[in-house]
Amino acid sequence: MAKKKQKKTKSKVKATAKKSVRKVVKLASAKTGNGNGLPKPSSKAWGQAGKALDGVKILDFTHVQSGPTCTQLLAWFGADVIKVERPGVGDITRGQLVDVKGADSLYFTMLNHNKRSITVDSKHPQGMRVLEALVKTCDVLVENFAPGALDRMGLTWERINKLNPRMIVASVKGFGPGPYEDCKVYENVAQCAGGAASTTGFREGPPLVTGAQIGDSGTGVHLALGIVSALYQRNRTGRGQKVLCAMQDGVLNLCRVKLRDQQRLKAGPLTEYSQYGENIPFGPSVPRAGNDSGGGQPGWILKCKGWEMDPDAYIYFITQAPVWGPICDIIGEPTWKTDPEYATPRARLPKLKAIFRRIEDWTMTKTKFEVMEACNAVDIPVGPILSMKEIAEEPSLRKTGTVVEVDHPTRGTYLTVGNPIKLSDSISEVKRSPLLGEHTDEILKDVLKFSAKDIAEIKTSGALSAPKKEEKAA
Ligand code: CAO
Repeated sequence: MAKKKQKKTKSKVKATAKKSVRKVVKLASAKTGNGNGLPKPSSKAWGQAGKALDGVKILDFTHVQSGPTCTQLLAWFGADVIKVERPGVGDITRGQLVDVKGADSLYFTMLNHNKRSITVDSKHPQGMRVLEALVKTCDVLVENFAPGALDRMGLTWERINKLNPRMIVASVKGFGPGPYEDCKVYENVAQCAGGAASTTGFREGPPLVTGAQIGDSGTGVHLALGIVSALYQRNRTGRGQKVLCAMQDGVLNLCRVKLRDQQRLKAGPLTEYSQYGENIPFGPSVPRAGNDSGGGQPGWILKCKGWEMDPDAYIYFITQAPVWGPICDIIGEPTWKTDPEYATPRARLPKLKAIFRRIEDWTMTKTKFEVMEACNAVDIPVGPILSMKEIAEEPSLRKTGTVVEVDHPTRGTYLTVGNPIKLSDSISEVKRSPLLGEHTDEILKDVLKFSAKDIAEIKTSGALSAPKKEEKAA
């Protein structure tokens, strides 16, 4: 009897489960199309279904380069980026390296596209009223002040989290927690502390910093990924979190292959470094490797036709093992293909300098573009050393929107780097950077929904404008 009852209950449970599964599937197929919780695929044309980050509001408290790089990327993906600036002054880069008198510098314009600007004195009580309203309205606060500055303003994590538990607070700092956490940091400090400088340059020379802004812009890119990840997680958890990207960490992440080599040293010399072929012993740390190739394929920078006059008439040439045959043919040394002294990568290692000299005899007879053409035709990897002038004029980069001409009301047209990350359904248009405080009124009214009376009160308090000269002196 008991068994019969059990059986009946079991089949009842099974039936209900089946029914509810059917229900879920039915619901899913009606609303989402495929049962995975996603909406039905849009029927709009590619690029016409809005932008990736539409609806995301960013309280952009960034300045100089690292933070603005991050928020500019988010703006290109469609986020509404509201840049908060100090009244009368703004982001310090507006006035740095000025090339057109009275206009925002290229430093500023090239890092702050697609944003809106509001001026607010964060140290004024009415200014804090505006900031608190922004915290309550926005999804993400991004900042790269010196350590402790945000806390000193009164915007501690605890306060922000209380005002808006969904807010993500993203910060760039020079160093993570540890002995240097309170230090102010600029680009080259990060390059040095993150391992880039000690591994860049020639063995016999001092450490070198690179022209690529891996400390500032590199960390900004890292932070942007942290922010979109936190936004994605918030869809599940409903709450914000802190996102921290230390510039030292960002640079080290980009130098990861050098930490790889540091550990390989225990197993013996680094055979792909030309110092090995030159019989120079390795020390305890990864040495500077000049222009050696980062991967396992030996490479070097070689002169091309015109190098005597043109500082950029050079090409990067990689002696990739699988195309050793075509390399020998192209430079006119066909016997090297079978000569045991040259035929294998191992045999070539001790003679790399001489081999590159011989290849250079050939590259010097051609322009870098002719070398490109000849080598790529037979799959030999080479890279022309392109000057910034050549890059600025390169038609293919203009065509893809990687180099863009932008119009600006006070400086006229200028060139900038557009969004290097291309999404096929979220097309980036590059819009000029905002003038200082250009959108103050519309943000107070349309975003924060302050009444005309409140706006007048905040404005007359002086929280949104620069102090008058006499007041400043007083
Ligand atoms: N209203 C009023 N005050 C404002 C304000 C506003 N809207 N916006 C900023 N401020 C104030 C801050 O409150 C802070 O004041 P206190 O020091 O009195 O608290 C000050 O301006 C910001 O100072 P800062 O120390 O961040 O700026 P700095 O020029 O002295 O230092 C930098 C610049 C970049 C070294 C430092 O911000 C830093 O180390 N940032 C983190 C690392 C980083 O991003 N570096 C890369 C910079 S790009 O090369």
